[in-house]
Amino acid sequence: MRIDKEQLKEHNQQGLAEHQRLFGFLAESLDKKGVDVNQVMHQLHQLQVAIPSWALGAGGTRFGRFAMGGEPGTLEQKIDDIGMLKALTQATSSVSLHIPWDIPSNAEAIKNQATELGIKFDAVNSNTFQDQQDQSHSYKFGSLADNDCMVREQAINHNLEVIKYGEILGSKSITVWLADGASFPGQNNFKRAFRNTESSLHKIYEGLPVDWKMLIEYKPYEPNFYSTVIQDWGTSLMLAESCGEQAYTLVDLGHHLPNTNIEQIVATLIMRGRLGGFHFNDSKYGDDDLTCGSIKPYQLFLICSEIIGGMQDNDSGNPALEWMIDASHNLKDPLEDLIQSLEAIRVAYAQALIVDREALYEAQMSKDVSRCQEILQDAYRTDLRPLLAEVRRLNGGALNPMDSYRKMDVREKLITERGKNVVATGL
Ligand code: LRH
Ligand code: MN
Repeated sequence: MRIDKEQLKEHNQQGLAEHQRLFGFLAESLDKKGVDVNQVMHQLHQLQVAIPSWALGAGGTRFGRFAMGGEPGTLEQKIDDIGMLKALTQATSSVSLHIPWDIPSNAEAIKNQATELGIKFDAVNSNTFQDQQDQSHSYKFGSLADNDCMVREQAINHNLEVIKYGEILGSKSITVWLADGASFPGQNNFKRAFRNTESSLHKIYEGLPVDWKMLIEYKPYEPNFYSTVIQDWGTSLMLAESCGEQAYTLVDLGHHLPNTNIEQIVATLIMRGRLGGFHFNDSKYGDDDLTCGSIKPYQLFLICSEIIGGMQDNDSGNPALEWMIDASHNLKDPLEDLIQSLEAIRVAYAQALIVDREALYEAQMSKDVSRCQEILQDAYRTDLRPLLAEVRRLNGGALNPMDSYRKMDVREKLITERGKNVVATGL
């Protein structure tokens, strides 16, 4: 299914007068504050967030999964769905594949389909947290960290194979997330588990093309509930620096213990030149994989503010960041959930772009604590949605993607096309 451009224009036409009134007022007030509105709009359009191939169907928990209807049953249909998100939001133009969930049956054909829709292939993700049919060695007790060198070798070869798929599709990075760890004290030797992981990552790193990145994702717990080998940012950073220049830390927002100051971790990793990218989502308790900005929008803003501040003062030469969503849609229509996440990330980023950083520096240096908060919250409390809508409109998107998605009855049409009980591969 494709988004009907003419219908989109009609929708935009219906809302144009009100939009121009709101945007005009906002642009004027921002201009008065010395904000370069065109520059902000340009930077906003540059912000393209990759869609995870595993989050286009209904996710589930161990307690159950409720089919959504019209889910993409093939990689081709997933690419089509991302094409619709791009057409509506103009905020995404790439997909992050998970192997083996999304092995392309015909790589050339998939590449052509994606190119036709203006979609590129972002980071590829390896999977050594599930056993596949006819697999020689189980990952039940670990993969790159496992005590058994045969298991480690199998996991290393899988990652090298994933890089091969990525090369064919034009990806430039691999994300390695390990479930490896222990659920009981005494089950693992922490040092040996770390050293096994380190030497295994070195072998994968040797197979990394010169223009690629290795993104090492950390997580404190789940599916292991006592220890995880790559449990936190410090461990991931140690491994990245041990591997070499092309290895970086990936920050999944849901992979932090409650009340962790994630924006400080982000500032520290940029300061070290080792922040590779993000898996954006939100959470109340654990790795809940909820819609971005649905629980802690202020934290999302503070994280974006540290990204902009850090990259503006990038004395460690941190490379451009990889922006991806990693969420699981148990209750909402996955495409609506992704539209909301893309909007939440752009709202937070736009608010962070209008922070008066000179005034903030002066207030910090003069220890004017109240003023520091006033400067940050002035940006956070500015409703920039008309500016986001204008960026979409100027780039051929919908003034109101959610509204157009519903008016176009996309989900109903997908159910008619694909049926009610198709199950998308993924979590
Ligand atoms: C682990 C994780 C990782 C993916 C998986 C789908 O929790 O965040 O990024 O491989 O989710
Ligand atoms: Mn993740």
